[in-house]
Amino acid sequence: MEVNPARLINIPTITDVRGNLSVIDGLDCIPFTIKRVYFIHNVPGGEERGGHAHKTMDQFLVATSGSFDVRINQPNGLSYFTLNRADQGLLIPSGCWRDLYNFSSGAVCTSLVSTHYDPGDYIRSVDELNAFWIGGNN
Ligand code: T46
Repeated sequence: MEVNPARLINIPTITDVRGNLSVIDGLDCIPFTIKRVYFIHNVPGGEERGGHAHKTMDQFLVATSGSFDVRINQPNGLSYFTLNRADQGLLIPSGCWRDLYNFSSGAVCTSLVSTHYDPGDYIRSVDELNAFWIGGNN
């Protein structure tokens, strides 16, 4: 199955003497309708999050405070990203495995996603991921 590559997207930002305002409005910035928002915060030093892929869920991650790293495993190999600014995010399409690590003190990962929470949407093993890449949504 075709898996679209993860990529960084700049969030439109309005700047004046009072600071910056970054806005995600409809489909102007990210290519899916947002159905759920969650935040990962207070991550203890050395802890990792993620460690899975999703069958259908598309995701947009923003470091709204602090920084963290993301490793993406997709059919064309591994990609590495550092998220450390509130005016840029990482689009992670369905079928991409993500590992989040190296969280700074005070980091907040804001996650905008295309589906409601569904434990059945998770791919939790590399074998399952490879089968998904070959066979699609099984
Ligand atoms: C992802 C990474 C970046 C809920 O009840 N509702 C929710 O919407 C979510 C996301 C989680 N949960 C429960 C399920 C677990 O009992 O919260 C607990 C922790 O979730 P999880 O272990 O999946 O957390 P992460 O940080 O490893 O993964 C999460 C998302 O699940 C995942 O989609 O891409 O953040």
